[in-house]
Amino acid sequence: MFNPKIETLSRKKIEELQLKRLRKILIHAYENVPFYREKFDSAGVEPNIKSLDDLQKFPFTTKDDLRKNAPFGMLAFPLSEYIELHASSGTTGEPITVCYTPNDLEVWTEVMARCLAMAGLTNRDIFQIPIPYGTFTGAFGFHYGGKRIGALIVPTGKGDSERQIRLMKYYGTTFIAGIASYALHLANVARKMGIEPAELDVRNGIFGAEMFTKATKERIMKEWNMDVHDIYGLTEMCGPGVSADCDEHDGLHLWEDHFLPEIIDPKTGERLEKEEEGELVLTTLTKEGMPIIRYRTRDITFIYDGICNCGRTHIRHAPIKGRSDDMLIIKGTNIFPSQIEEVIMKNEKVGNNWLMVIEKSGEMDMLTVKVEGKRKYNEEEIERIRRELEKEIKIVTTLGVKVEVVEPDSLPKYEGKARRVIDKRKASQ
Ligand code: DLL
Repeated sequence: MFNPKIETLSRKKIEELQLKRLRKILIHAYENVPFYREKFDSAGVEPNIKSLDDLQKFPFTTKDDLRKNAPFGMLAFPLSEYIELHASSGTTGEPITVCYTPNDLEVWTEVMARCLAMAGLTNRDIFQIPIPYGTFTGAFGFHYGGKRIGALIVPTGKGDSERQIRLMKYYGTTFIAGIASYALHLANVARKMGIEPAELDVRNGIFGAEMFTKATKERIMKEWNMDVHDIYGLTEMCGPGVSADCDEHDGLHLWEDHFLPEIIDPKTGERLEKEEEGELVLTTLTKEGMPIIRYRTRDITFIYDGICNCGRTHIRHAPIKGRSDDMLIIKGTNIFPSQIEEVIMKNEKVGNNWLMVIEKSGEMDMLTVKVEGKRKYNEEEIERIRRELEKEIKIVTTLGVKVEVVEPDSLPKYEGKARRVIDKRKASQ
């Protein structure tokens, strides 16, 4: 463990620390961020709370609130106090800007070091970071955490997949980080270069930033012959580093001394119990530069009941199922792209890239799932794979869908977050 004392704190001690920090951050937000002063006043809530449960009386902060106050309206201090700026990748609209004080960077470094150590990174590792170093938080988060652990960082940065593979081989990279779909893409590129990814020295990887199902995880493990950890985070909190899974691979530990999680019903805003699935709401407990109270992440998950065998006491949440705004309604059925991904990635004959296209055919919604074959198949083989996938997708989603098996390497590729859904319905209305 990177910080055993904190990572194994008793429940009672965690809650005492949370209450102390929550009270402080609410008062700080009220006194220094005009947005929160107005918001708390109009909701009639006092920042000087008595118990953790009092947080439920506070209003939510939404992405829209952050956008309306962009780029610097949510900051608690004058700009001269900040030393770094990042912005969200803009998955669902205008990017959101965040600024870090030296203390905020310290907290980010600490939580990232905990996640990376939990995933097995040590000072003996050669740690390659194939993520763009820019306003996206990914690369810098892994860089700061890796540096704190003392690993030898190879900051290869953006794209150029062949170069990434060449450098992995040249330096003997043992650990990689990034986006899950990019790890699969790199495996394809390596093979095209005549290099079996499993024969490289890479033995461990930590991925996140997008939907990341168990089947994808298993596929990366197999193709690279490495262990794979899931890391979650969002720009609004710090970037990657809010939570990650330990070697038990059973849920992601969320660092409760820095982030306070709640799960709510996305429709009513009511708080849900442990094990009940809903939207994750996060409050920053130590972020001085840009405190965020009850942030609606739109990410769907649930909090586990019970403790983990690894000895860490910080709560675990289930891998993110998707964003509430990713949920598609097709022929009246609610589906998450992750359900489709799970089926596709389990099928050995299918390659690493896929796409969903939704169209209107007359009055009916039509979902076509395009998958790349693992290799070039003849018509008979294509037909068999197609039927197999259509049947399995129907079992999981209850939807009749059309599957198209296309040639390897023919679907669009992404170096950042993959775009898996093209919804043409709005355009055709
Ligand atoms: O994606 C931060 C990050 C970088 C996390 C690298 C992990 C690794 P944003 O661009 O602000 O920040 O996007 C945040 O990405 O609300 C989720 O919807 C999604 N997301 C992040 N991690 C995961 C994950 C970064 N492990 C948004 N599984 C979040 C599923 C994830 N979705």
